Amino acid sequence: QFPAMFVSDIHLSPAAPKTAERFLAFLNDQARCAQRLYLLGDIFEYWAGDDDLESPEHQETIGALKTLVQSGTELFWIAGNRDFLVGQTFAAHVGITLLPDPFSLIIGGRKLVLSHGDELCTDDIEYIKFRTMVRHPDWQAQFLAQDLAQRKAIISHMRQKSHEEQQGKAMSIMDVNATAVKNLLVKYPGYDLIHGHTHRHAIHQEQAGTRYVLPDWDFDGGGSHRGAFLALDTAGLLHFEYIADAVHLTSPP
Ligand code: OKV
Ligand code: MN
Repeated sequence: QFPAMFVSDIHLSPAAPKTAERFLAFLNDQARCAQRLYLLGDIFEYWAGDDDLESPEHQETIGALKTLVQSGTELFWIAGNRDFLVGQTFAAHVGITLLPDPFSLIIGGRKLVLSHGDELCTDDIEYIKFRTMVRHPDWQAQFLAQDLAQRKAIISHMRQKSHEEQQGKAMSIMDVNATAVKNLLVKYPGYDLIHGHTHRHAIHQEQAGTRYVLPDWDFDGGGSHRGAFLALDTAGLLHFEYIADAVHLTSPP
């Protein structure tokens, strides 16, 4: 039994069936060895509102999450920039606890700050503006007042537009800002940080603590095979990754 496991950026979608299969296997197998599982954002490629609970494409995932909860693992959720519309209805239905971003905890004698990580990407000013808008309760209430089909169409349009714009964007602005990281770690002295979002799988020794960056999962791209999670035990944070369908204890890149 591990006191906790941490994972993010699965980007579940019908377009990535192998990734979904790997994640379901993780929920049914490795995650059962965790007393607590922390899902740190962008588990879904997008979430259009809690009435999306009924969609056939989500039934397997929701079933596996529920089964995991019933087997005794406590589930905690931090919203990502793609699934921030997951709400209390979803949380109650599945049996997860929604956490604020950032969230600090002391577990197994370790001090950890958990975040999705998008809020640390302060160089992407347009994105931060967009984030502030869509995280506002009034904006969300207005958005959620529309039909599910309408909302899905809006999100699909945003995704198309973003895909076109992304081509011209510098990669560097899509990484975390060093000052934002420092400010967060200084605010939580003696804490280490775990986040996802940037997909820049690594462990960084920052001045004020260690920063663990979780990778995204991708088992669908041509030949690509990528997925990892962190597990806390008495020895510290262990790094596990999938290599040729088996789980290996490794060091991050
Ligand atoms: C992903 C990023 C675009 C960075 C929107 C509800 C809303 C989901 C969404 C729309 C955008 C994700 C899903 C995309 C990442 C960007 C731009 C920068 C820095 C809603 C639910 F707003 F309608 F309520 N989105 N897309 N960026 O195009 O894939 O990460 S996205
Ligand atoms: Mn993200």
